Amino acid sequence: MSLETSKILKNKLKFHATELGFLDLKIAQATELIAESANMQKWLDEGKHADMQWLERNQDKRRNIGFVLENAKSVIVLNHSYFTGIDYPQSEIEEGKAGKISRYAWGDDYHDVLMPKLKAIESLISQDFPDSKNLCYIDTGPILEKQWAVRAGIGWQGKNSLVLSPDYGSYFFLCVIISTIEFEPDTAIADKCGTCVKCIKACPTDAIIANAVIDSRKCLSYWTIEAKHHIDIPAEISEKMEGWIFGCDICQEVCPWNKNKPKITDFASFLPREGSTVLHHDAVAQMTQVQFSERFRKSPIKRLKLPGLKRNSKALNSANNSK
Ligand code: B12
Ligand code: SF4
Ligand code: SF4
Repeated sequence: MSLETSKILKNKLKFHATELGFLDLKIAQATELIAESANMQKWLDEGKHADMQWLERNQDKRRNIGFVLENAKSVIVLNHSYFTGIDYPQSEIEEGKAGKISRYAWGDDYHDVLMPKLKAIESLISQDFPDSKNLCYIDTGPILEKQWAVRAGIGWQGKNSLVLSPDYGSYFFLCVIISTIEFEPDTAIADKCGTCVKCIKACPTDAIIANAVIDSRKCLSYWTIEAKHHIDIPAEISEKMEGWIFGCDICQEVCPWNKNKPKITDFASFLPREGSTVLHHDAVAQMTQVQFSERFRKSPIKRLKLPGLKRNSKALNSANNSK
């Protein structure tokens, strides 16, 4: 394919991505992630993935995306905002009546709602180039999504380990299309954290142990989302939950790039269900399986399961009561 043809297609993809509500669409060359995967291996060897054993598998695919899609030439990265501009009811949290749900989980599961949009972009490539092969991922495979986003120029990896855009902050999801089409790559942008260490200082459990390195064993997001429900949250973590019942946004809330920058989405799927950004401990304590299944159908919270939600609520409540 000529450079001119690939430029036309890239512009077409960018145009449609904006129409579909994505913030950006940028492209990286599908070369090996040598340093990045070596760093991840070190992270795994040191046990910083806690109990997420699935991260140990398919390291060859994370390093060489050609093992995911043979003849991969480009990695197309898109980001979609989940920031709605709505805030938490502070008094209910301070009184210890309710726990905060992190912003990404207020509405529908992003895997479900963004995949059709991503597939729509993918189909534009297949229409113009029927012989091309393209694969879509949204946290659905062994893809180092943040590292591809950095390579493509969506943003830089902040000290909180998340990808930050100079235009949109960090409250966005990452989506990836791997393609056998060779596009002109975009350029990576410089790290703009500078001397700021606000996220490191604000993390209540000191989970950010070095620049962009999270120790999941200390991270509230790990404990309240990923830790299996039969494992109790250790006291040294639960006493520092700072009101979070599902996920944690502290290292994003304090980030200066999120103060004025986040692009507000009006995408109805990401608005808080039942208008609620918190869960009341009383309601969680009494919640039946039927109520849980109904309330969290197609929500990211469904994955935690009812016993996990009750475990989080109890841990948060006991921490509140011991204050
Ligand atoms: C596993 C995982 C988690 C784990 C582990 C977190 C982590 N930082 O990896 C837990 C459950 C804790 C988690 C939490 C969250 N997550 Co998460 N998570 C993922 C997932 C599935 C894989 C990430 C991964 O591969 N981690 C492996 C580690 C090693 O990679 P890394 O963090 O980039 O680490 C690099 C550095 O640590 C460095 N490194 C390590 N040691 C050393 C040493 C030296 C010397 C050097 C230089 C570097 C270095 O190397 C690593 C690789 O280059 C991705 C989706 C995906 N497939 O990519 C989503 C993803 C990263 N999560 C996401 C989100 C939104 C969150 C939360 C905000 C949710 C919430 N509100 O609670 C929190 C944020 C916590 C945080 N500050 O990171 C988004 C981030 C979007 C963005 N803007 O960047 C993603 C991309 C999902 C998506 N598709 O949108 N997550
Ligand atoms: S998500 Fe919360 S606990 Fe995890 S690193 Fe960020 S501030 Fe710390
Ligand atoms: S709070 Fe500061 S150091 Fe942390 S990610 Fe934001 S700009 Fe970087």
